[in-house]
Amino acid sequence: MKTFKFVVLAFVTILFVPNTFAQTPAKSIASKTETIKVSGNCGMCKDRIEAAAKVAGVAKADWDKSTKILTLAYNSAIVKSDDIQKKIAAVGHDTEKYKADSKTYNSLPGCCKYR
Ligand SMILES: [Cu+2]
Repeated sequence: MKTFKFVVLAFVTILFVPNTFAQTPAKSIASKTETIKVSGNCGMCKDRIEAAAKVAGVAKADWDKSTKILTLAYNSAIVKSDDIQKKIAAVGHDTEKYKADSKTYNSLPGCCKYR
Protein backbone atom coordinates (compact mmCIF):
# COMPACT_ATOMS: atom_id res chain seq x y z
CA MET A 1 0.00 0.00 0.00
CA LYS A 2 2.88 2.34 0.80
CA THR A 3 4.41 1.66 -2.59
CA PHE A 4 1.08 2.30 -4.24
CA LYS A 5 0.78 5.68 -2.47
CA PHE A 6 4.26 6.57 -3.60
CA VAL A 7 3.49 5.65 -7.19
CA VAL A 8 0.29 7.70 -7.11
CA LEU A 9 2.16 10.65 -5.59
CA ALA A 10 4.92 10.38 -8.17
CA PHE A 11 2.36 10.23 -10.96
CA VAL A 12 0.46 13.23 -9.64
CA THR A 13 3.73 15.15 -9.32
CA ILE A 14 4.67 14.36 -12.91
CA LEU A 15 1.24 15.52 -14.02
CA PHE A 16 1.27 18.81 -12.13
CA VAL A 17 4.86 19.99 -12.17
CA PRO A 18 4.93 20.77 -15.92
CA ASN A 19 1.62 22.59 -15.42
CA THR A 20 3.19 24.81 -12.81
CA PHE A 21 5.92 25.78 -15.24
CA ALA A 22 3.38 26.28 -18.00
CA GLN A 23 1.69 28.97 -15.92
CA THR A 24 4.64 31.32 -16.26
CA PRO A 25 3.89 32.25 -19.89
CA ALA A 26 0.17 32.28 -19.08
CA LYS A 27 0.81 35.17 -16.67
CA SER A 28 2.44 37.24 -19.38
CA ILE A 29 -0.82 36.95 -21.34
CA ALA A 30 -2.25 39.18 -18.60
CA SER A 31 -0.05 41.91 -20.05
CA LYS A 32 -2.38 44.41 -21.69
CA THR A 33 -1.77 47.35 -23.97
CA GLU A 34 -4.32 50.14 -23.97
CA THR A 35 -4.66 53.70 -25.19
CA ILE A 36 -6.61 56.24 -23.17
CA LYS A 37 -7.37 59.87 -23.88
CA VAL A 38 -5.98 62.08 -21.09
CA SER A 39 -6.35 65.86 -21.01
CA GLY A 40 -3.23 67.97 -20.68
CA ASN A 41 -1.08 70.58 -22.43
CA CYS A 42 2.64 70.54 -21.98
CA GLY A 43 5.78 68.65 -21.01
CA MET A 44 5.02 69.20 -17.34
CA CYS A 45 1.65 67.52 -17.87
CA LYS A 46 3.43 64.63 -19.58
CA ASP A 47 5.72 64.10 -16.59
CA ARG A 48 2.82 64.37 -14.15
CA ILE A 49 0.53 62.02 -16.08
CA GLU A 50 3.21 59.40 -16.65
CA ALA A 51 4.41 59.50 -13.04
CA ALA A 52 0.82 59.07 -11.79
CA ALA A 53 0.18 56.20 -14.21
CA LYS A 54 3.25 54.25 -13.19
CA VAL A 55 1.70 52.30 -10.35
CA ALA A 56 2.55 48.70 -9.47
CA GLY A 57 1.81 46.46 -12.45
CA VAL A 58 2.32 49.18 -15.06
CA ALA A 59 5.25 48.42 -17.36
CA LYS A 60 4.89 51.40 -19.66
CA ALA A 61 3.10 54.74 -19.60
CA ASP A 62 3.70 57.13 -22.49
CA TRP A 63 1.58 60.25 -23.02
CA ASP A 64 1.66 62.12 -26.31
CA LYS A 65 1.35 65.89 -25.95
CA SER A 66 -0.15 66.46 -29.42
CA THR A 67 -2.63 63.57 -29.58
CA LYS A 68 -3.40 63.54 -25.78
CA ILE A 69 -3.22 59.76 -25.96
CA LEU A 70 -1.70 57.77 -23.12
CA THR A 71 -0.32 54.39 -24.15
CA LEU A 72 -0.27 51.93 -21.30
CA ALA A 73 1.23 48.48 -20.95
CA TYR A 74 0.21 46.80 -17.73
CA ASN A 75 -0.44 43.49 -16.06
CA SER A 76 -4.22 43.22 -15.79
CA ALA A 77 -3.82 40.59 -13.06
CA ILE A 78 -2.21 43.25 -10.83
CA VAL A 79 -3.84 46.53 -11.81
CA LYS A 80 -7.01 47.62 -13.62
CA SER A 81 -7.36 50.41 -16.16
CA ASP A 82 -9.83 52.14 -13.83
CA ASP A 83 -7.28 52.21 -11.00
CA ILE A 84 -4.70 53.84 -13.26
CA GLN A 85 -7.22 56.40 -14.52
CA LYS A 86 -8.22 57.27 -10.95
CA LYS A 87 -4.56 57.95 -10.12
CA ILE A 88 -4.24 60.26 -13.12
CA ALA A 89 -7.44 62.13 -12.25
CA ALA A 90 -6.14 62.50 -8.68
CA VAL A 91 -3.18 64.58 -9.91
CA GLY A 92 -5.44 66.88 -11.95
CA HIS A 93 -5.84 65.32 -15.39
CA ASP A 94 -9.18 64.19 -16.82
CA THR A 95 -9.27 60.72 -18.34
CA GLU A 96 -12.02 59.06 -20.39
CA LYS A 97 -13.73 57.76 -17.26
CA TYR A 98 -12.59 59.96 -14.39
CA LYS A 99 -12.57 63.73 -14.00
CA ALA A 100 -10.16 65.60 -11.80
CA ASP A 101 -11.92 67.51 -9.02
CA SER A 102 -11.89 71.29 -9.44
CA LYS A 103 -9.70 71.89 -6.37
CA THR A 104 -6.94 69.68 -7.76
CA TYR A 105 -7.40 71.11 -11.24
CA ASN A 106 -7.17 74.71 -10.00
CA SER A 107 -3.88 73.96 -8.26
CA LEU A 108 -2.23 73.02 -11.56
CA PRO A 109 0.30 75.52 -12.98
CA GLY A 110 -1.17 77.97 -15.50
CA CYS A 111 0.46 76.28 -18.51
CA CYS A 112 -1.21 73.01 -17.55
CA LYS A 113 -4.79 74.32 -17.42
CA TYR A 114 -6.55 72.56 -20.28
CA ARG A 115 -10.22 73.31 -19.51
CU1 LIG B 1 1.36 71.11 -18.29
